[in-house]
Amino acid sequence: TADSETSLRIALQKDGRLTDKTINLLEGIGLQFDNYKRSLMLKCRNFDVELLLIRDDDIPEYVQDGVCDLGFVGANVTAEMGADVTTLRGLEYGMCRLSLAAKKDGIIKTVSDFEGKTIATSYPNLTRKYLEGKGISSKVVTISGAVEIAPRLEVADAVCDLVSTGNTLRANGLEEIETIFESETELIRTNKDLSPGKKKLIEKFLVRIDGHQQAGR
Ligand code: PRT
Ligand code: ZN
Repeated sequence: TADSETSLRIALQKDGRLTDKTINLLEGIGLQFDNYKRSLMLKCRNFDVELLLIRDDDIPEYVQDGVCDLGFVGANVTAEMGADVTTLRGLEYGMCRLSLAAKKDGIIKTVSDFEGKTIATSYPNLTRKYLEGKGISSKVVTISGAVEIAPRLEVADAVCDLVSTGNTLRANGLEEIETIFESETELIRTNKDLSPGKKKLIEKFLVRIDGHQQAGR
């Protein structure tokens, strides 16, 4: 449609840790929306932008495929997927790290102790790549949630999971051994060709984001 030629389509998480902060950022740079909790697609009232609210896991692919021009998503999600997109900005919220962790007081003390061990994670690609880079061979078991209980269930010897305060690991008798990836929310852009109009809109959008980020420091 003529509309999708000109209006910038931006993906963000529908309902999760990054949703409110992303909406606050968009409102902070002057974009106005109607009540966002209600719908999947939102038109901006005063800027040629429409928002697509989806699961964070789907964002890198939508941006890669050009279904959306831009997306706000954790660097961890984009890196795990290996998406072919460009990171325009790191946004200093949703900060966390992906870490290898094992039972406190167990036999795993350093990264080399992961040799031959079973690791539960929702990030199999990042985990495998990191261990391969260190010349360590482990068995990686992919679990989609509640990874931290896997060692207690004896499904795995260790985990590789996102950490922010470390409380979840501690509560489950685990200790962090090594950080393998540092993450924050990023603004990503499709690598597909965009119309001159859209490129201009993105530039305008970035100027506002940069101004907002500087003001917040
Ligand atoms: O439904 P949808 O698929 O969209 O959401 P989701 O459940 O997959 O993601 P969500 O909302 O939990 O997280 C979205 C993004 O927030 C992640 O992809 C990260 O980029 C970022 N983020 C920042 C975090 C955390 N901090 C975080 N602490 N994501 C998850 N956690 C979890 C972690 O998995 C563990 O269970 O929080 C727990 C650890 O927290 P601490 O504070 O106890 O260490
Ligand atoms: Zn998700």
